Amino acid sequence: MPKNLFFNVHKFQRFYLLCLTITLSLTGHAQKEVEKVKTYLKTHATQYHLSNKDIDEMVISSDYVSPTTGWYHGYFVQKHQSIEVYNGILNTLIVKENVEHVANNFVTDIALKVPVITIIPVSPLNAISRAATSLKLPGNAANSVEVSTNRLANGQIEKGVYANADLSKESIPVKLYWLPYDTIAGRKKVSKVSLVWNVQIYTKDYKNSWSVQVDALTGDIIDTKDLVIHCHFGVPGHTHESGLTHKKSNPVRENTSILQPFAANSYNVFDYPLESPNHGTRTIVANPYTKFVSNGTGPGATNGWHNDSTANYTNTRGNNVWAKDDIANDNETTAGSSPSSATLEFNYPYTQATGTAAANLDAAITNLFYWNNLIHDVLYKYGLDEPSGNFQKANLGRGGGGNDFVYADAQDGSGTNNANFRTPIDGQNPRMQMFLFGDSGNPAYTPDSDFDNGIIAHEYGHGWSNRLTGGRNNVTCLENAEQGGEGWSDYLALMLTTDWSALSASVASANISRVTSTYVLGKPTTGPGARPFPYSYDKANVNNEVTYGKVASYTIPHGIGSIWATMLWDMTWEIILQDGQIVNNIYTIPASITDMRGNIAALKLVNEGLRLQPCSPSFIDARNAILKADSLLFNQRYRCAIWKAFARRGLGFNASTGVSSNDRIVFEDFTIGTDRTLSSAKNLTACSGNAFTYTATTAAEGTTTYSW
Ligand SMILES: [Ca+2]
Ligand SMILES: [Ca+2]
Ligand SMILES: [Ca+2]
Ligand SMILES: [Ca+2]
Ligand SMILES: [Zn+2]
Ligand SMILES: [Zn+2]
Repeated sequence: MPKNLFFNVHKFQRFYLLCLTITLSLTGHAQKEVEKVKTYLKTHATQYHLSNKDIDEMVISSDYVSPTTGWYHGYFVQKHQSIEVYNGILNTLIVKENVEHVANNFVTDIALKVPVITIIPVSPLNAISRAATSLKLPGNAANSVEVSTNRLANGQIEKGVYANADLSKESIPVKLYWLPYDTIAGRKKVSKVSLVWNVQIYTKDYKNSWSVQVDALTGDIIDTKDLVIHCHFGVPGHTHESGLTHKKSNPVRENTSILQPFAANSYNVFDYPLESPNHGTRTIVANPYTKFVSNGTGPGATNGWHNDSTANYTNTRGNNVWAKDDIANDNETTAGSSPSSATLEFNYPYTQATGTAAANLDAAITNLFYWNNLIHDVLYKYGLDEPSGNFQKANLGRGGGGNDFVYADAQDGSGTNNANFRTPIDGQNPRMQMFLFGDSGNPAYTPDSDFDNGIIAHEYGHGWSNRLTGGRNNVTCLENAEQGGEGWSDYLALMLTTDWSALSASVASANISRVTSTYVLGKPTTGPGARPFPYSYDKANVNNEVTYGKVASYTIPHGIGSIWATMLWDMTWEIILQDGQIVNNIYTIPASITDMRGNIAALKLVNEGLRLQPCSPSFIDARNAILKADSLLFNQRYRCAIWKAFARRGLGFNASTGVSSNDRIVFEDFTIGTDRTLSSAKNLTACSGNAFTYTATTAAEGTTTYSW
């Protein structure tokens, strides 16, 4: 028998999702489901390293019934002495009344690891001062004032909101947590759990949204993170970030005099699936929301793109996004410009040439508005919907937190040669800041990332991965060293800027190299681009060294993310090759999930994997979540394809992250998973001494008959 042969004895057994059997009130939690989870965990407490006390004290962070699958997702947060554990999330899934999945990173035996707290020497105001001093923020940290507080039963402040105009134009939330972390004592790594004040300061220049962990007993700073995810679109290995010292490609000049006649509700944009001005010219798209959401009436069509249930806008504002310029770098303090048209005809001049950023501004904002809406609508179909924590002003009674459309800042004045995204919890607005790029050797050349659809999708992708992982009320689950945050963003950009209709389900198509961000870098489409290697299935010739083991040496987080995106891209092609099928438009979704195929099935698996993976996932955890999604969505239809893709990049059956997903120690392995045991869909009764034949159908390798 050949090694690594997979049997798919269930090949003809179709898996149909039952109708939604779980009801959940739109605001409250599903008490019945919570009790079911707790009962299940108590009977499996040893398996998940939980104590009954852990289970009794944990509380819901968020939960919902996912509209596309009918699955119930419950995200619990660990509590001890009534104080939450930072990123202590237990993630559960109920499908058809059964607890199908638990992903847990609770601190085990927490009572043995922390003291009993009676008094907390450091006050929230002290903590703000400590954080501001450590960040070297200008202004007087002592001017902070209390706005509101929540107290524990014993009177201790658990969380509060503070204000200090010297430090921030926004409020400063401070909250008490148990923080698990690793530290070095002598030459040994030691795991600790400390009581901390988490202090969040959004700086006045909007460049950083600091999250500082201040030891509540000593005032020491334990950790500092930035909730503004600063991306990276420079050429790797170059001495400066922009990489624009090389001769740029010949710009394509667009002749504005030959524009097509315009109709109401139209946008002149670099349309799907163009990645950037390097890849084609603008076209006029009429009524796009009917294009991405069939008939304009599907649930993704949130009142068209210019209505938020309260107002009809005639500018680049609506339920999903408010796109405007923020050249002044003050967010909404002074209103940036949003192009406006009473008949919604967004047609503005654009030339790709030196020194055109200002003249292109309205066209840039139009493109940014268009793509934010497009990404919203496409991801909605895959399951980034209201209950899951998507970005909308009005949720139209469908659950989740509203009032959180995306602020999309075009030509943002807070930086150059980059773009960034800040994702707060559900119900609070995220912000996408798009920068101009530049070249010190050619100061007039200022490509505008508002025209780079790959970068827009990448930024939106941070919102997608952060909201879905660990539930919509936790957005700090992708802070660990070994995590694919940048990778999910690159993957989404690839999926949305690939012209699938031009490709076939062939190795030749899979092997095509994709180099990203070439427009802003002033490079030809062949690169070099913003990542160490092009994305391509052609491992031998293009990106052979991109394997799991490179977590040890690639940059955090962009280089590491590119490894993860490479794996997802390979997986997408393995699935396409298995199905022999590509769906021409990524937004053409069949009514039944089981009918999803090829590229569509791959993106659905990745989307559901995000929900199922634990907080602070290693690559192993993220892969396992995709395998789980395949079991539940497709009855393991793509198990071989998934294993093949990950195994060829070193994330095989025996790969391991070692003791922690928050270090750079990983162990790669290239073995295809063999965890699928041979089993029969039927019982066979055979008389002893009589020969019988057993036929097993393999998933990908054809049919073979074995007799014994
Ligand atoms: Ca801004
Ligand atoms: Ca929301
Ligand atoms: Ca989340
Ligand atoms: Ca590790
Ligand atoms: Zn990024
Ligand atoms: Zn970087």
